[in-house]
Amino acid sequence: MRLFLTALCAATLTSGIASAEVHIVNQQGFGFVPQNITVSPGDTVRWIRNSGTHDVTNGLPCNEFNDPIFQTLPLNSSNPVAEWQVPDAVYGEVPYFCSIASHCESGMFGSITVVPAKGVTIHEVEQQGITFEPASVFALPGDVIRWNWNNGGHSVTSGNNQTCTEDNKYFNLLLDDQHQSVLWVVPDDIEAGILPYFCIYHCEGGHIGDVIIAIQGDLNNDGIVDGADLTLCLGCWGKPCADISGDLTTDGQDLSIILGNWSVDIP
Ligand SMILES: [Cu+2]
Repeated sequence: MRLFLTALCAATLTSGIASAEVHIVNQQGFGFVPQNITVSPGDTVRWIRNSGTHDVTNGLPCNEFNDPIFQTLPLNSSNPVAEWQVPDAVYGEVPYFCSIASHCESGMFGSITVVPAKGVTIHEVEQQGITFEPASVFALPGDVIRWNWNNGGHSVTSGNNQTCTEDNKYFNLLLDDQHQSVLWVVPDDIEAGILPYFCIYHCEGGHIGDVIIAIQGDLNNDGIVDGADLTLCLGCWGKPCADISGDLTTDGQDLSIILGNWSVDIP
């Protein structure tokens, strides 16, 4: 009998995730202050107008991206505050500028660096030619997958990688010289199992990968929580090697996660 990850353990998974922050950027003359900020998915960037008529446009100074990650936000007397909430599927660098008159040429631009929140597990995937390395990554809800660009023009697009069809659900982002790293936070409510993805440009050529959403407690990643995982847990008792709960030691908390998901397997 196949069991699915229960709502109960999905709820326990959310407990370790850092709370979202608000980052303030002030417009001062033809400048954004601070010019460069570092944020995490789920955070909010709030631009506050001081004077004049401006906007916040996604692009490298001073050209708007063809496919911006957010639509241009006005920053003027009628809209003195602009906000953008950093989504779960986002680029590592999000440059922006003011597109009004020649403000950008006067230095009115800035950048947002998106990094995983503190304490979150990051799984790195490298684009090498038309392969993703590694082609399969194991991840838990709340973890971050980061794809790193090396050359050419690619995308990371979730969907059926046999038929090369987008799911329009989880992620669909460019991976090219203007978008050199892409982050995706594995949602808390996702079910265990295989999430296929592909590069839109080279899917037929085999540029595909999988994110395998693991089950909490499946320490050896064999798709089921069983005696082998229990043995690993007990062997690491008091040490960090089989820590699941994030407290850097293997203890009763980890044992209870294993027992709670006992014989849960990947559908
Ligand atoms: Cu590609």
